Amino acid sequence: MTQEHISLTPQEVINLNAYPIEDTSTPEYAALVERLRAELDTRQYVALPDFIRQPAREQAVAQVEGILDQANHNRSDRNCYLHRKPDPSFPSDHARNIFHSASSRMLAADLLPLSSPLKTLYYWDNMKQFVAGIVGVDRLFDNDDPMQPVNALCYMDGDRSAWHFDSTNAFTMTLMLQAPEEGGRFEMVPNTRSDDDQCYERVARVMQGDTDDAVEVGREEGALCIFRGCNSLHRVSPVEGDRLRIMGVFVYENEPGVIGDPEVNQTVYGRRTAMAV
Ligand SMILES: O=C(O)CCC(=O)C(=O)O
Ligand SMILES: [Fe+2]
Repeated sequence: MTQEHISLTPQEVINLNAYPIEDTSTPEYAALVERLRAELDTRQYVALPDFIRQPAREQAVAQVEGILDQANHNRSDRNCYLHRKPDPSFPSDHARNIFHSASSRMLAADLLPLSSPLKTLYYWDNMKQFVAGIVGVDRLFDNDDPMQPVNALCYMDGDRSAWHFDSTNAFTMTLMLQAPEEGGRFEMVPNTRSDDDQCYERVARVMQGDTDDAVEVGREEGALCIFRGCNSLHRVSPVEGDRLRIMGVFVYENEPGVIGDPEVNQTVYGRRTAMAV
């Protein structure tokens, strides 16, 4: 049933009035990219409210809700380095040995219909160019894995993510498709650590509940968010209520032809191979 939606054009998906990214040669475009790039560098995140149009958002939500039963339910206790086992060579109150539970439901790219507005957005060349400008690289490429490039990450009542650092990607891009009734706040402690200092004590304090330095990133429905999660602890607080929190998650690469590690796919999507189409 969800396959019956027709594909929308990029112009129908993206709010080009607020974000004039169709013509990349204008001064408005250059100024927009420069403003967002500077903001990302300073704060480690940048939020773009009203990035997608309402009918596109509604179509994406309806499609996700129609296939939610196929999502992979990920549940684990993990530390902020995404490890699941304690390390006895460190004390019990060390950042490596503080664990929180996480629970969420992941829909892989091969389960999302071709007509998903998430795919229209992801595969549009102007979008890649726009994001490349914001994150400060010359070019970005599609991820060629059957499961990884575009996902819908869903949180039901009680689901949450634990404080963590993202492990591989230099930046993460998400789109709030549907906000929950309560909770599900995206919280971040910018620059909790740096490339050359693990700042274990500060990290442990956040993990133990000292969140004075945390900022809440505005996540209104339709908002795009680009953040650097490698050195900034972040989490999604527990979702409350019947309304699903649905987040589109997009992965761009610095080189063409990247496909995923089967072990990672097994963990994230619960399978190694693509669904037959
Ligand atoms: O669901 C979110 O808002 C963020 C998820 C997250 O931490 C990530 O994609 O790295
Ligand atoms: Fe993350």
